[in-house]
Amino acid sequence: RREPSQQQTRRSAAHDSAFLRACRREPVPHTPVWFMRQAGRSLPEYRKVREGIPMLDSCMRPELVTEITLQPVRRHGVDAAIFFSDIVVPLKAIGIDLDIKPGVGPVVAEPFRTRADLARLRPLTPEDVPYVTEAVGMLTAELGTTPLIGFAGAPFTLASYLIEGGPSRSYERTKAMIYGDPELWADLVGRLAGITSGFLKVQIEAGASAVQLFDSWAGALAPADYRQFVMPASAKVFDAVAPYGVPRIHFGVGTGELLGLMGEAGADVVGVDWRVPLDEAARRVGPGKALQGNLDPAVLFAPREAVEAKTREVLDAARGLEGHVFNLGHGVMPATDPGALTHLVQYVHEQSRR
Ligand code: 1CP
Repeated sequence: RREPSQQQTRRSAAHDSAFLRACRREPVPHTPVWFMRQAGRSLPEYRKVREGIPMLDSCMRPELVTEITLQPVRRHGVDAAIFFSDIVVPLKAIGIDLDIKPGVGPVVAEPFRTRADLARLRPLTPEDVPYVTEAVGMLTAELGTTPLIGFAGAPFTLASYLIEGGPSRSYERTKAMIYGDPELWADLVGRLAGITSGFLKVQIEAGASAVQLFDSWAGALAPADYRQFVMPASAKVFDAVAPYGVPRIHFGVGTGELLGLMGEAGADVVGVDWRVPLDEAARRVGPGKALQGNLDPAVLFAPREAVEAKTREVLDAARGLEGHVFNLGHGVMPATDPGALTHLVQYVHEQSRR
């Protein structure tokens, strides 16, 4: 085997967890639950430990990363932890001048515009992110049988931040490059695929049990353009981590028309937002893949009975699936009552117990 035995041992502690079983489409004692952005501003204990520490700095402190990653596991009893980091951390680690601005998101000092900018993207090595290896090691030791999900941003979504210089609604500069200079675009997402693969490998080698590739903004593209300009780079990432044999999850927002292609790119589990019911999503994705989702995160602001009714709708739509991991259709909103999340975990477990 290519990896040290300690990581292998830690990963196997989680092997029979409901989460990993559902990802592998095996029978489960209950439907596993975790939430995108489960660590974060919805938790007072998160706000407390983050006080005065900029977002990117916090991602580089292994003890803090470990504490923040464990907080939602302790509080909610979710079935998986997700590594606390951000999709732009590997870009920062190879020297791109960027910051995460509170209330805004990632902001890139000098946006990518020309072929000359490609030289700013060198491959990522484990030495670039020693704090990730350290934090994943500490986490898997603490988590025991609870699996740790590693993650990275997909080439399209990362490219959109690099080209637009920050969050965008319409991706006009990104699309201008895709359609205006397809060769430059292909080279850009090719390099990003290498960086993303490197970042996922670091997390898996350190002990992560599954990985999620976030192509959050891929829903901005029509299927034909997704297939031509995005899918090859994402497929390269999935192929690069395939030898490890850990489940690979693929998620984006507003990707109803892309679900089949996102599975085809090489995912074992396809994440679905709330716009497509899971039974319909399963038809679009086809056999041989598990699904993850898909309660609208805004539903958590409704009274408990309404949350329960909407949760039963999700579970009912998932009844015939080969594998189902319960999640929200996108990240937990910062103003969400943490009590509503704890109750949701209990409710899904109780309603799905076999
Ligand atoms: O100071 C803060 O608390 C800033 C808020 C914050 C947090 C908590 C940001 C800025 N990133 C994070 C952590 C983070 N980012 C996690 C933590 C693990 C968990 O889920 O518990 C994860 C998985 C991410 C991944 C991420 N970052 C994505 C993909 C997921 C998604 O939401 O679609 C994206 C698109 C980003 C970029 C980003 N980073 C931060 C923000 C506010 C954004 C989005 C900006 C935008 O709208 O474009």
